[in-house]
Amino acid sequence: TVLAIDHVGIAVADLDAAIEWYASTFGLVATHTETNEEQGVREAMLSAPGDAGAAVQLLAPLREDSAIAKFLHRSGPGIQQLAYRVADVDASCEALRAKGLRLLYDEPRRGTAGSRINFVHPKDAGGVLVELVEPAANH
Ligand code: V0V
Repeated sequence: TVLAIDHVGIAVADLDAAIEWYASTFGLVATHTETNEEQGVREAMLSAPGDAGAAVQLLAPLREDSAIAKFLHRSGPGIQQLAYRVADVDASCEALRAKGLRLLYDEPRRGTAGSRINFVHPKDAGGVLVELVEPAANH
């Protein structure tokens, strides 16, 4: 069961330039930045001041062979993923596998701020790369 829309992920070429653009254009504030070597990204979570709702996640590639670099080459900058917050990512993955959807990883991997994440293949989710996020606080 999905608890909330956690974030929308946007692929960008230059993280610092994008953080500045979102701040000066829309007034969104970066609340967290992080490098995730395994995922090949530098990322930032942005929110409207005082809003605890869904975040905008800016994703910039660390390496040419990363998922974000490939996305940028194919599609250019833009929305790359939609992330749903779940209470138990293992249970959510099992439930979706039972419905015949392909999960990208056999076991969840580490996401933002110590969360546990997995992804539904976009071809099994209406053309949308869906991320499932179990926040770290649950563990
Ligand atoms: C590829 N396709 C997409 C897509 N990426 N469709 C919608 N949204 C996307 N982001 C389409 C692509 O156009 C092809 O369609 C088809 O899927 C298969 O493409 P492919 O060339 O076989 O696959 P790749 O090599 O492009 O890989 C796609 C996947 C890859 C989704 C498998 O991006 C991946 O492993 N993603 C999961 C990891 C990730 O995204 N990490 C970065 C965020 P046609 O042409 O066949 O019709 S890290 C993160 O979010 C963190 C840390 C966090 O939130 O905590």
